[in-house]
Amino acid sequence: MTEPRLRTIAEQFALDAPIVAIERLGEGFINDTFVVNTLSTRYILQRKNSNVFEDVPAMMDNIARVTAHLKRKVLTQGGDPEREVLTVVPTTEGALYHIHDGDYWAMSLFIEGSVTHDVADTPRLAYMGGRGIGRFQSLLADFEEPLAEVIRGFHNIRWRFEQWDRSLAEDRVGRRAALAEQIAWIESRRDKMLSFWGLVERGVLPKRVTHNDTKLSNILFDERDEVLCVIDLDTVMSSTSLNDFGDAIRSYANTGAEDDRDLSRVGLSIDKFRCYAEGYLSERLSSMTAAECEWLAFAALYITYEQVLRFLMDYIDGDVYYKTAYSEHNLVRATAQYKLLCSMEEHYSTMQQIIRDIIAAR
Ligand code: GN1
Ligand code: MG
Repeated sequence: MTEPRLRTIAEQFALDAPIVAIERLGEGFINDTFVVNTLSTRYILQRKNSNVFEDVPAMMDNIARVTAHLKRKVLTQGGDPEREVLTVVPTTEGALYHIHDGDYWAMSLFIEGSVTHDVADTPRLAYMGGRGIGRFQSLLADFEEPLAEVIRGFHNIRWRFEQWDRSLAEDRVGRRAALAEQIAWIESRRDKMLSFWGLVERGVLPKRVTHNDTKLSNILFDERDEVLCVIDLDTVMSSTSLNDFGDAIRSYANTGAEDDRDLSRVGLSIDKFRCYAEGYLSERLSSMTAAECEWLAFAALYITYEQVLRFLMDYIDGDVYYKTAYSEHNLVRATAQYKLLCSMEEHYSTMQQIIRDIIAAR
């Protein structure tokens, strides 16, 4: 994408001054993200991946309604809605997105003075992250649903298995034969994961407004490591809120990288698990049901398992969903996440005990 074209796109939005520069930002797996600088303000410009998001207007409508609700709540609590909540910048015509050559673009304000992290270097950061997501969920507890389901069955493992079975049957790029061992990782846990999702289907675990993509890099912190703002609201939908906890543990409490080739580095940090859980429960416990408390630790295994499945499935499909940096990248990701899953399984009874202890101490 050339700079003049980006400029033309950015100019469709209600900017406060002429554009000075545009730079690419970050390494999201899905969207393309740019920073647009005007003389006085920085903006985030994103090309939404229409391969992943089939209904961008519905997604943007979700985001607009959720951020409006959050801003009202933050304001009543004496906070700063411009810094603590994502601000969607409309087009000059008042639309939430702009279509250019069939691509959907959206803009938001860049939050100055914010910091992102790729790894949780300290237990304190994990604690703060837990508190931030707990607060995010609490602020949305009285949001008036419905929200559009922007990605069908996003964390619904029953639907993921339908996709998985189809991928294996089609074997589009002929990778299946060499993956017997990896396929067995998935199959051996199929029933266990389905029975967890059954709790959501039967309403034993309630549905709430959830972020659905709570990895560490989707949170903006301030200089004191307090959570400033939860970003990447593309997947805000109705689901079990346990998945937001689980997905965060998958990233905060991994001692290695999500795509680590050195598996000796990958595993669950019990310390960071405990800290994240303490932060999360400090904000959420009072509104959680007994079933939610009981299944909280399992959600980390569930989401990590789902991530193994999704990376592996994308590898089998020929790398059509996630952006990859090299040809085996999705397989490397799946393998590293599988190592993390095994580590969580080993520590599962300790994880459960930690949750019980935190609850008992409150
Ligand atoms: C994607 O959008 P991003 O890069 O924050 C993905 C998540 C995965 C994550 C794995 C819409 O997140 O579900 O957990 O990569 N988002 C979508 O790192 O599929
Ligand atoms: Mg995302």
